[in-house]
Amino acid sequence: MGSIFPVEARYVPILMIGLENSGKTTILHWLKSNQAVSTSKTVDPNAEKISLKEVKMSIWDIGGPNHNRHLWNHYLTKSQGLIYVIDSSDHARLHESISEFHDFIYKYMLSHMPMLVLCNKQDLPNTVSPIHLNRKINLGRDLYNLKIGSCCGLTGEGLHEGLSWIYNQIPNR
Ligand code: G3D
Repeated sequence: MGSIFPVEARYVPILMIGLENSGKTTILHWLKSNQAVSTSKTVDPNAEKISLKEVKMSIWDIGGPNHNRHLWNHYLTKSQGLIYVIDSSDHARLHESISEFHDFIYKYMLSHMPMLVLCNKQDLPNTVSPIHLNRKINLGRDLYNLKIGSCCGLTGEGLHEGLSWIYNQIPNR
């Protein structure tokens, strides 16, 4: 298998996962259509180059945790950060979503990698707040470089803040 990311150092490779319907495609779509510099192009059916203000990333969306599991390790070795998207309005699947996240980071021992959890769909009523989610995820801050933020994939609210944080965690970007 060849390189999955374009060889352009300034575009930091980031892996984005989350359960189906959490809003990954919507977030990518918003990022692509609202970037300050419209130079991005699709580098793969599911990999997008994003330029949003100072943030330059290649974001790889490999679908929900049940898809392409066998490829995760390959993508991870090429990635410098992880974005995990949660549908914070879907109380029925919240436990499953957090369990998948825990399984993922324990399986691949991601203690070295910056991780951004995006509590998406904050525009909907009765959403789970990042503070509540923080308690549920409950990872030691000293062991993991983790930020839990909120966003709305439809309006883009919270996306620049979250992406800017993870971008700035990457050394030598
Ligand atoms: P996925 O790529 O993670 O599977 P999608 O998820 O991006 O396809 O989004 C699933 C559904 O959630 C879509 O609705 C999409 O419009 C909606 N969605 C995504 N982000 C938000 C958000 O922030 N707020 C709200 N209200 N809806 C959101 P449909 O109806 O097309 O299935």
